[in-house]
Parts: sequence; structure tokens; C-alpha cells
Amino acid sequence: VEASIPEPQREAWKRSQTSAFKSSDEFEKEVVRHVETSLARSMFNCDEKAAYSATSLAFRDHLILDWNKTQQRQTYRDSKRVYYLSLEFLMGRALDNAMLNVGLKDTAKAGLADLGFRIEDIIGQEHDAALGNGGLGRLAACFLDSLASLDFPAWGYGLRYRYGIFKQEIIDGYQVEVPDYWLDFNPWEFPRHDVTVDVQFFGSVKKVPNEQGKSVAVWEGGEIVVAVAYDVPIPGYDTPTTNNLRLWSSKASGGEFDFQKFNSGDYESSVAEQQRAETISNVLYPNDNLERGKELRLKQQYFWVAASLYDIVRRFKKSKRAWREFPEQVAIQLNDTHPTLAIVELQRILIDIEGLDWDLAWEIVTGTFGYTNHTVLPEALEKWPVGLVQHLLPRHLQIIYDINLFFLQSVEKQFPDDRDILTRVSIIEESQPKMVRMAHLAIVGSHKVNGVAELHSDLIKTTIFKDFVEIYGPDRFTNVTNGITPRRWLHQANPRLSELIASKLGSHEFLKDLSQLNKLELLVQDKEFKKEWAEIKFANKVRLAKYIKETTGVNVNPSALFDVQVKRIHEYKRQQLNIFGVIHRYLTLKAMTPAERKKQLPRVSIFGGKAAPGYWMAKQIIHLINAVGSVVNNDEDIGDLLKVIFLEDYNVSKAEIICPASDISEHISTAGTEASGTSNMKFVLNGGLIIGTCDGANIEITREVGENNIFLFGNLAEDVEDLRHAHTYGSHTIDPDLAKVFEEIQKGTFGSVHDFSAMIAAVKDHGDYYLVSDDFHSYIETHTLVDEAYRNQEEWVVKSITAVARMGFFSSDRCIYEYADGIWNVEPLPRRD
Ligand code: NBG
Repeated sequence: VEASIPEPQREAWKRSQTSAFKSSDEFEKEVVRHVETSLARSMFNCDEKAAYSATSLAFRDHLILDWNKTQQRQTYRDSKRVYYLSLEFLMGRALDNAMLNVGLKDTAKAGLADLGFRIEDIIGQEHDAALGNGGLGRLAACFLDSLASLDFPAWGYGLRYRYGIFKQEIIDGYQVEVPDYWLDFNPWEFPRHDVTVDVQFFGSVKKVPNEQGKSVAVWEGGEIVVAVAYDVPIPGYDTPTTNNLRLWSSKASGGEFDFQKFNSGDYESSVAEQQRAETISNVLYPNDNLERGKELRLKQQYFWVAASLYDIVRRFKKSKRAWREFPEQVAIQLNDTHPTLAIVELQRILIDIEGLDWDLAWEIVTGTFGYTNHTVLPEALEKWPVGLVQHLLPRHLQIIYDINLFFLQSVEKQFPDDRDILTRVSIIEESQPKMVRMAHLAIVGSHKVNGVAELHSDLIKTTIFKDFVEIYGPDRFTNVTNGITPRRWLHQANPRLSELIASKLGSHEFLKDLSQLNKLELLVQDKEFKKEWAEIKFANKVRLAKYIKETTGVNVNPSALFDVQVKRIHEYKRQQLNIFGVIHRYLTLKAMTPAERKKQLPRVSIFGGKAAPGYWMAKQIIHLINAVGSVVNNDEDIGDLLKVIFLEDYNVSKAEIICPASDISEHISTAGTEASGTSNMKFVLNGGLIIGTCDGANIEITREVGENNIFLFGNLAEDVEDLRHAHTYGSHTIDPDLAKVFEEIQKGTFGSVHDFSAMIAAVKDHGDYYLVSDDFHSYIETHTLVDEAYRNQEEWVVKSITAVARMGFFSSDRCIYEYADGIWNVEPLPRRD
């Protein structure tokens, strides 16, 4: 607004206005222009990488025009906005998504062909944006797609890590981590060197009287780190709405380096401050469902939260509204407890800087925030030592103490005879050292708390947050079952299936209203349709088989049953159960006569996923999978009957190849441990069936697709505690089939007896916390049922179609509507004014 062009000159601007390409001719011109100018190359040195770069720049230009208009429209309307704060956004590739969402993929395909390139090769050049670990980060990415596609005025806020999640290499069967430097060429971000925020750390707090003689806190001293904004456009599907993901990058304040030190010849220390500042946004912590209490992590959190809130408050203040109206204009969603300091930061801004009194400020704060919990695992619940918070953020610790004081006073009033409840719910844990419990702070500072699937939302209410339900009543707690975007996970990942569905339903509308899939059920007896359906699955398996051959050298038969488990490696996700099951299958096949073997159904067991670098047991699981693979895959008795594959470096773009190619996927966590899971949804949406436990969203998937179209096994969440108790205090006997598997491992059949002994001991000697032995029999039996069902291909295809037809509920669009309605109270912005 400040620098707008005067009326008389605007005509000239309008005459010269940039317009986006529409035809393939115009697209080609843009590509050539970018090759020749932006990249300073020509047709004589344009390789696929350059063609990718130029294509991306052409689409980036396209997006930015829509982006500008969207931001203008949203500013002009000044309606309530949503801010999604997440330390992780696992975006994957952007080009294919941009082409499909703006509806110009065919145009680009024709244009690229004219210029001498195949569009798949060009898409394949892109490096994944991997700023996340797993489901939590990918959920944030799916939500951004839905928010834009549904025309919500929404921003994402995150960190621009220089290194995303590490690249995984498998060397001699072991995981080796390699840094993921992804920023050498990233056409999808716009640096905003003019959008910066000074973020303060350390220092001390002084109380000084203000003009009214009231004592106010002043936080002074310490050091300043500068946050610089990088904006990533998020195009909606089939709408001009293009939202913004703002990622903060850290840089030293006061320029590049200390000139005084430099001039006095001390070059090294002159850049030290710069390096220390840049460390903050340097690397994503590679843990999934684990918090390690590292100082740098807390610095990252505050850096990102402070910059984001400053930005949000700045935007609000432009509207000149009264502070009371803040929660009517701003909804902030906390993706897990990582951004919980935002609660404290907003309270600080309101009382220390804007001069509001505590109660009004607190009302504004709680009216603004919503908190999503993503796990009940104790090792993942965030806690910070009071001393560390005190040192890094002295004023924030005072405010946390005040929040806690007022909160505990009200609890005491409500439950005057219950001293214990105060200890249990306090934001400060009276341990040695004392700890700040971030989840408690997040609950106290939010008006809504939600879990991510029904079972999970029930569990948080009855276990970890039980006392808070007593205190606030059940209304503060709600459920929003996770979802996935059908644009990426069906249309982009499985174009043939998406086109087949579109041809039967008469349009692509289902991609915006996934419940329309239910009309497919009318076709389950249509022979031609079933045949095409099966052909597409087969083609997707052929594609994956080719990829397996290229990357592992192993030949797999695409007619075999493809059994897939891809996700982060974790004991609670139980890849160990899967590989023990594979060994059991191997032993069973080995014990058969050749004639018996001939009657068996061939299978390919496919694994993929990263282990956190410090998670030793998870790394042993990877090692065992690879060790089993090298024995089984080379056993001539076995041949095609069983192959065991570990796919290196599982990530979003690989998931797009893997999900469409599964017959069965495994979602086999110990009941009560997987909050939701979202890959379960991706696999079923692509026509694969599930073998799974009664855990997370598997339960609702069962409710939707019907018990006949899913393979459930294992103990229930309600029995887990008793079983664990019995393991420790009763006599603990191991399932006899599992015991045979252990014997085989210990005989050295798969090498490395020593390496694998801890995995076995966890089950045999250390209480089998994850109930591997308890569930083993039921797991094996259920796999037998899978084999039997798969033999009847006719029936299998019916199951597959029926399941897809009933998956409408799991669109992230449905989630976003539920958040918008039940938590944010925001509405979409009509596209045309
Ligand atoms: C993960 C859960 C998954 C869930 C995703 C998204 C964390 C802390 N939690 O089950 O383990 O699907 O969140 O909600 O990463």
C-alpha cells in the first residue's frame, strides 16, 4: 500500500501486465526464454536438468501471478485467516503437482515433446522438498493442498532447513545417512529479503514502571538473530487460489561478518557469529515420534514461532481493529506441541509490548489457538528443562510460571480436596531437574484440542489428558480423523486409475468431492471395468518391478502378490513382526516338497523407510530385513515364491510409485500406539487392501470399507496393558512358531547372530513391550487368509473396487472442513469478488 503507483501511471502498468501462458506455444516460448535468459544456455546445451529448471520457472511465473491476486483478494476482504504452524512440511516434488493443479499438464506435455523432451523424464529431475520426517509433516503438506483447493485464506509457517531429512543409503545391509542438501536450485521459493524479523535470545528481564506507574517487564540484552522469509506458492486444484507457505531462514544480525574483527586480522572469529546464527535453520531433527531435548531444537522452535507471530500480528495491526477482535481475525493451529511457545509469545506481545492487561490478553490467546496432538507415546511428549528455558527465554519462563499459577489456582478452587491433581496437571513437572510440560501448556492455552483418529482422540481423553477433561469438560477435546489429498495420492500418483474413474463418473469432480467415489460401487459387477481396473494395478506393479530391478538388481515377478510396508522404522510400527513373519514363510516353503511348493502363491515382501540415526534397534531391523533378503532372494529352492526387497531412501516421490503398486500393505502397529497413520489411506485409495491391527485410522477404514475388505488381526488396545503386565509379572511364553524363527536367526542362517540378538531379547527377555509374540499367531493366520483371498482374483478385484468406492471420507478436504467448522470458525473466500 505504501508504495503504490499513482493513478495517472497505472494505465501504463495495465498495458504491460504480465499474463500467464495458456497454450503449448506460449508455454514453449516461456521455456525457451528461461533456458536462454534465466539459465544462460541454448538449444545446444539444454539437458534434462536445464529443461526441468526452465519448465519449473515457467510454472513458477504462472503460480506467482495467481499468488499475487490471491493475496490482494485476501487482504482486500480482510476476513479471518488460518495459520498452520508446523516444524515439518513434507512437500515432495512441486512441478507435477503445479501442472495438475493449474490444469496445464497436457499443455506442458505437448510443449515439452515439441522441444524434444518426455515430460516424465523432466518431472523425474526434481529433488524432493523433504522438510519432514513422516506422517506429521506429510499431513501438513496435504492440509496446505486442501486449504488452497477449497479457497481458504490460509498460510503455512515453517522453517527453511538447509538440510531436510537425510538421504538413506544401504551399504552391506546397513543404513548410512547422507546429508540432503536440496537448495542448490530451488525454483519454488521466493526469497523476501525485505521481510525480516529480529528474534531475541538470552538476556535478562527488568521490571520498570510505565507511564501509569504500573510495573512492566522489559526483556533486554542477549543476542539477536534475523529471520528472513522465503515464500513457497501453494496452488489449489482447479481454482486460481494460490496460498502461501512462509519458511524462515536464520541469518546473523549486523551484516555478514564483524568488520572490526576482520580488519584486525581475526577472520575466523569474524564469521563465527554468522555461522552460529545460520545453524538455527540448518538442519531438520531426524526423529519421528521422539523428542530429545536438545538446546538447538528449542532455539529453532522459538526462532520460528517468534518470526511467525510477529508477521501475523503485523498483518492484523494493518487492519486497525481492536485487540479484542484478534481471535475473530486469526486462527492459529499448533501442529503438535512443537510450536507451543507461540502461546507464551502472543501473551508476551499483548502484555509487555501492547500493554493489555493479563486477563484480556489471555482471553485473546486461548481464543486464537488450537492444538493437535499426534501421539500418546511417552518418549515423544515434549518436555524442556526449566533451566534451559530460563537461560534462553527468561521472560517466557516468567510468563509460563504465571500461566501455571493462575491455572492451578482455578483447579484448586474446582477440586479443593484433591492435592494430587495439581501435581498431575501442573505445567511444571516437579522432577529433578524441573521440566516444562509442553502438552499441558498447549492444552491450557488453546480453546480446542484434537486427536487425529477416533481411537486416538478417545485415548488422549482417557489416559494422558484425563485430568484435563475433568477440569475443562469434554468440549475442549475433539477428534478430526486425518485425511490425504486425492490430487497427489490418486490423480498424480495413479493417473490411469484417476482417468478410469473420471471416465466412469463423467468428470473429475470426484477429485474435489471424494465422496462421489461411492458411485463406483454400481460398477463392481461390470466385467469390462473390472478388467481395466486389474490391468491398471498390474501396470503399476510392472512399473514398480522395473524400479526394483534398477535400484536393487533383483527381478521380481509382477504377477506375485506385492506385500508392502513403507513408513518410518519404529519398534511400535513393528517391521520386526513383518520380517519375522517373512522368515516363517521362508521356513515353511523350505520344509515343503517341490510338488507342494508348486502350489504356493508367489509373494514379494517390500520394505522401505528410514531409521532415526540414533535409533539403534531400528537400524538393526533394517539390517535383518536386508540380511533375510540376501539369503531368500538367492535360494534356488524358493525362486519366485518369495522375494524380500528393501527400497532405499523411501520418500514422497517414491511413495507415489509404491502406493499404486501394492496388493496388500501392512499397518501393523501395536494396538493403541499409531495415532492415525495416513499411508493406510493412500494404499486403499489406490486399490490395495490392508492387513492391519485395530489401531489408529485402520478402525475407521474398516468401518467405511466393511470388514470383508480388510484383513484385521491382533490384540485390541484395551487389552494391551494387561498383556504387558502379564509379561513382566507372570510367566511369559513365546509363540512356538516365533520361537522357531528365533532359532533360525540364532543358528546364523542370516549371518550377524550378534547383531540380531537384541531384537530377539526384546521379545524373549525384556517383556515384549510391543506384543510381537502375542500377535504372531494371528498375524500368520491372517496372511494365510490373504493368500487364499488373492487366489480368487475375481473376488479380489471386487474387494479392491468396493474399498476405493468407500474411501471418500479420507480426503483431507473433509478434515479441513471439520477444522474450519469446529475449531477455526473460518470460511472459504469466494473466488470472484
Ligand atoms: C504421527 C503419528 C501418525 C499420524 C501422524 C499425523 C507424530 C508425532 N505423530 O500415526 O505417529 O498419522 O502423526 O497425524 O509424528
